[in-house]
Amino acid sequence: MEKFKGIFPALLTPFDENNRFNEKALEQLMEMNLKKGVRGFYVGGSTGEAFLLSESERKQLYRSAAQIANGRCTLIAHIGAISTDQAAEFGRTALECGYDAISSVSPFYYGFTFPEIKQYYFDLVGQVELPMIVYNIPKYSGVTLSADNIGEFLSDDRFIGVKHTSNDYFAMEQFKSAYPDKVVFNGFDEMFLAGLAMGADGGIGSTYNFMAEKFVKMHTLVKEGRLSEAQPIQKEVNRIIAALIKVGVLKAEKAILKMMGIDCGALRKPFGQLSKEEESYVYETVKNLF
Ligand code: NAY
Repeated sequence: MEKFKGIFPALLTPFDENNRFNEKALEQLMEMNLKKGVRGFYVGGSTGEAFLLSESERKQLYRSAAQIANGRCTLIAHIGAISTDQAAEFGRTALECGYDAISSVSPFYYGFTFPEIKQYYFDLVGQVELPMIVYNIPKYSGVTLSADNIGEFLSDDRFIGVKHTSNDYFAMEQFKSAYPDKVVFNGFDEMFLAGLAMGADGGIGSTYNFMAEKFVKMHTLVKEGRLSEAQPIQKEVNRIIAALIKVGVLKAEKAILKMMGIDCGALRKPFGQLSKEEESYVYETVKNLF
């Protein structure tokens, strides 16, 4: 399980000026983060605009990330889709590309029952021979998985962990205590230290794309029992995240990376773009990072 413990940027998906997947920028982004000591990458998640990519683009993204990583880090493919068959198809691509694990949000939109959601996950682990990391993200999926629900997955060997993007840290502590050998990823970057305190083994986050070094440092400090030294770093990170939330997190992240010399293009429509004023506000907030 060691290879899953640490910092995993939820990779942004770069596009070029014609709105096509930009493999070169993906390479720059991954190389920069590998140098900063990340443990691996979470590919094709919400941050990666998974639901705004075509099927072939999403498969290409899995392939490109695997080629760039070339065995140097742990790779998790987010394969979530509303349709079980579609998600399984993405899972097979991840398996072919040599990913270490698959992960999925709960199927959403139709208000599926928990038995249907459970069947979705069990169908996936039955069809794709890769360990599964359940992605609990009530804010976007509209589905809240309780600690008991999560236990129904973790009691099966094929489920190795949970990515918990929820501020229900009581639930996190409950399922981590019940299944201490499973891996738990904190999902909200602005509460990273809270997650570690409640049992998370690391994190998967969008802001890691441009400031992974701060999370790597916090993670190391906490492992060494130096929580009080990590707190000012979380404070600094939160000053930045608060600004990002004001203008739109993903838009701001792509703008920041451009300022750092990695042009990831714009977000896919219907996302809009930052205004000039918003861009200057973001620049003023993060300029000490460059
Ligand atoms: C993914 O699937 O791309 C993620 O892991 C998303 C993680 C992010 N959560 C959400 C709801 O977007 O990094 C966080 C988030 O952007 C950050 O904490 C700022 O709120």
